Amino acid sequence: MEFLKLYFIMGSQDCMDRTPEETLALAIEGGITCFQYREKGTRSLGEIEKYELGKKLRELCGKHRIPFIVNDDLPLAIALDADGVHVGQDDENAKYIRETIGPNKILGVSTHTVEEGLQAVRDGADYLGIGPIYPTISKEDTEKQQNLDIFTKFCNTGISLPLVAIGGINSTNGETVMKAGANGLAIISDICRASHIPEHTKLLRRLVDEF
Ligand code: TZP
Ligand code: MG
Repeated sequence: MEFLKLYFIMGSQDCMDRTPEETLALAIEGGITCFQYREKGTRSLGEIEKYELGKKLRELCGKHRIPFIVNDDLPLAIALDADGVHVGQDDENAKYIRETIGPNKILGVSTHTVEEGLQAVRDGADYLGIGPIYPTISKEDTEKQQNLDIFTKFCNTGISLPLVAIGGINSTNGETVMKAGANGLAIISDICRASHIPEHTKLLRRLVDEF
């Protein structure tokens, strides 16, 4: 699944001196292959503003044919006609999400152990999120850091779904993570906080395109 290679995640809480719309437009210009709308944490928007911003970001992705995935909010994903939903282990049950969105939408599940990975496969996931690989500034309730051998571990168990690495990934460590067996990189701050987002995103894109 080529579209998972450079997976940009963002919500208003991740944006500093640019609006979320600007940030996403610049990241698209730089060559992201997928976008997840993740409005989460203490500084995130309320329900109505979350929907209004989601509409704008969804439209931007649609215009540029970038898959638009909603984090942990099934009603919002349906309201925005998102291309998919991403859930964590503490969120809505993945099997229920799959049954609700049907077979043609994308379902991503965050997993931290082989057992969670196998369960996500049974639940109908299209890809697995794996992390945090490195320390992150973008999530308040992170699980313990993963070892880089987790990608091999998942493969050895017979899991053949694409594995998207997340947590502290940047242009310096990205190659190491891909070499360890990740199929794609999910990134928040290294893109949001880049001083020149299009150029930095292009650098990341060239990096993942080597694999
Ligand atoms: N899940 C595990 S780490 C993380 C999420 C959503 C945050 C990743 O953000 P960053 O800034 O790329 O470390
Ligand atoms: Mg969660």
